[in-house]
Amino acid sequence: MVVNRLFIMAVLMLTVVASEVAAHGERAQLASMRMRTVHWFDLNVSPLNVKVGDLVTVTGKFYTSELWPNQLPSPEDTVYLNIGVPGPTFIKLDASVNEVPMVRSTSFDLGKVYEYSLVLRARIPGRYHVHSLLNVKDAGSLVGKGTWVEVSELEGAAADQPFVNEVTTLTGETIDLETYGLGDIFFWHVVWVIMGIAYLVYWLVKRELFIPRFLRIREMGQEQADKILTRRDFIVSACFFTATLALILGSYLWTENKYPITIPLQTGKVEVEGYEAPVGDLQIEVESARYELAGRSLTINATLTNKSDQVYSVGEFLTANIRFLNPSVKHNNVNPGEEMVAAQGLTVTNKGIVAPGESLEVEMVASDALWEQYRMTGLINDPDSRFAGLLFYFDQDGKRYYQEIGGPILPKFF
Ligand SMILES: [Cu+2]
Repeated sequence: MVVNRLFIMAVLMLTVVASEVAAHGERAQLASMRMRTVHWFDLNVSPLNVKVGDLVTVTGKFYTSELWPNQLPSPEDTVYLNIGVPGPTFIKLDASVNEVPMVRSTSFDLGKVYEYSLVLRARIPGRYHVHSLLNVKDAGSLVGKGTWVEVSELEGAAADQPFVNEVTTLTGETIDLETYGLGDIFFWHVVWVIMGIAYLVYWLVKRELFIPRFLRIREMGQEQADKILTRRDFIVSACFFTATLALILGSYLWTENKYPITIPLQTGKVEVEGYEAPVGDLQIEVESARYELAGRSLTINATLTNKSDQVYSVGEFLTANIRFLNPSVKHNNVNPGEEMVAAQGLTVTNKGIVAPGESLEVEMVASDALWEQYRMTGLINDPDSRFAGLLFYFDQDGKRYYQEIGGPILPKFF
């Protein structure tokens, strides 16, 4: 009974812990890191409701920040575009960046725009928070925001069929990756587990594991230590040693014989050119920025100089995956299922409108409870207090422009 109760408690505790970690890094990462590394935008995940075996497409863009923190390894070295989902719940079928197939790692220049697309196949029923992510060498994964995707079970006879993931190899053989080589994996695991247990059993039967032997050696004195190894111990250990080497060699030959044609895992890099951001003729000079802890807002003072013959209106400020939208601009687009959008989050002097030829001093306030929810308050603990984000603006025809802004930021406590 007691054991039973303990077991139930353990399971309950694990459940609590599991729900706590349901945020997949979107909040856990340093606020400064989320603000100044990758600006993900135009995220679109569709469809949001699928059945096992169906395809889900994730598309979007990202801008690699020119204010990338010095202490953090940059994507100019090695980076891999991936998908962040809890466990093997999807199969990644295809990936591309700026229309270049992205099977392998690549590198990205800073201050460029990359348009990506990922095709997934739903594998296990459930409700998952699907994130795009970049694995940056030595820096870890930088996650974009998540979108909930519901994967439901197949119905009827199809529900009883096992999930199949077939591919045709270069030798023309069709294999199911769900089960391919599984028997061999089990077999070799069992062989090595048996070897390990057998070795332990020998010493257990002799009642001589580490601590008793250690105590005996301490009693006898270090120089007598060799004496505790009997002739039998020596022979048994030698047999295990020989058997281990023989098994390694044997398994190698056996694998060579069973799978004669193999190619090594490919580690080469793919090269891809970044696009230039569509910067309009709007000159943005950030004068100062402050973060108000109590107001959960970021205030940017800047001078906007419109050098075009079009009227520009500031529509959005994006930082740390949070979109602050100016509600008086109609061109902002929000995709179905998109999270972290503060629809009324951005207020700008003169409603963000800058006339042609005008030089306007503006105050842009990005404010929303999302600051708190996504733990952006951690900004005050940052030893290098700087911010960065993308500022989106539109001309009269609704054409979108954007550029990165950033600079030092001061916290304001009251
Ligand atoms: Cu998530």
